[in-house]
Amino acid sequence: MTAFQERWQHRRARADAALDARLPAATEPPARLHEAMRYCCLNGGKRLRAMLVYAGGEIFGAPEHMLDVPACAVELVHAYSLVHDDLPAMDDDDLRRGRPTCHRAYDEATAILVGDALLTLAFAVLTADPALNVAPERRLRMLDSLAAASGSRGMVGGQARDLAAVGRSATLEELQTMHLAKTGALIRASVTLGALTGEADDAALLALDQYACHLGLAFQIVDDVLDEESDTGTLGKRSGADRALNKPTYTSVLGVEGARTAARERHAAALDALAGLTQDTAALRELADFVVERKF
Ligand code: GRG
Repeated sequence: MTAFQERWQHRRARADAALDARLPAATEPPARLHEAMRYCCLNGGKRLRAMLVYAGGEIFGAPEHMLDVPACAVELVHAYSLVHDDLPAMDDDDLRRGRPTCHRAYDEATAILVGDALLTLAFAVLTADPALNVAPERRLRMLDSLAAASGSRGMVGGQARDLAAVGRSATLEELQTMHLAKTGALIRASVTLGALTGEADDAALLALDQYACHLGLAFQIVDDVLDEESDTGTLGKRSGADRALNKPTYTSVLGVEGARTAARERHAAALDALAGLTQDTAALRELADFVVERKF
C-alpha cells in the first residue's frame, strides 16, 4: 500500500468514526428515521470530501481532531444530496454505494426526511461541536461557505439545472455551469472549510478555491467517463444512468477521448493553481491525481 493509500485509509476511518459519534443512535426515537440516517451515512463512501477537508486543513496547521468536524459536515451534506438525488422524483435509482438506495431500503417519505435531517445535522455540527475550537468569526465564515455551497446558488441550483437538462442537448459552457454548482460547490467548500480551520489567509483561500474549481470539474468529467465505461459492480451504483436518463454529459458533448483530455487539462490547471502557495501542497496534488485516475 502506498503512503497516500495508507493516509486515505486512516482518514476514512477517522471520518467514519466522527460521523458515527455525531449521528443519533439507531435506537433513539424516532428509531426508524435515525436508523435510516445511519444507513445512508455509514455505508462505505469514498469520503473524498472529507479527504479534501483534512488536506486543506493540514497545510495550514489544523489538527485532525478539529478537522473531523468540517469533514463530518461536508459528508453529511453529501450523503443528503445522494439520498434525495436517488428519489423517484429525481434520478430514481435503486443502488447506491453497493446497497439499496434509502427509499428502496425504507420508503420515500423516510428518504425525504433522512435528507432533511442530515442537512440540518451538518449545520448543527458545524455550529456547536466543541471539538472545533476556532474563533467565532472563523466558524461563521465556515457556516457561510457551507450554506452558499449547498443552496440554490450552489449544489441545489446545480441539481435544478441538471433536472431541467433531461432530454436536451447542452453546450460545454452550460455543462460546466451546471457541474460547477452541482458537484463543484461542495468540493470547493470542503477545501475552504479545511483551510479555514487552519491559518489560511485570503490569498491562500483564493488559490485553493481555484484548485478546487478545476478539481470539481475534473471529478465530474471522470464521473461521466466512468458512467459510460465502468460497470455497476465496480461503481456501486447503476452504470450508464445518465444515458438512460437522456442527460447531456461530458462524454455526450466531447466523446470519451475528448472527455479524458478535458479531465487531464483540469488536473493540470488544478496543480497550477497550487503553484503560488509556499506551503507543502503534496496532499492536495495527490488528491488531484486520485480524482483523474480513479476507477470507481
Ligand atoms: C438532490 C440537492 C440534491 C443534490 C444532488 C451531488 C448531487 C446533487 C447528486 C449526485 C448525483 C451524482 C451521481 C453526481 C455525480 C457526481 C457525484 C456527486 C458522485 C457521487 O460522489 P462520490 O463518487 O460518492 O464521491 P461516494 O459514494 O464515494 O461518496
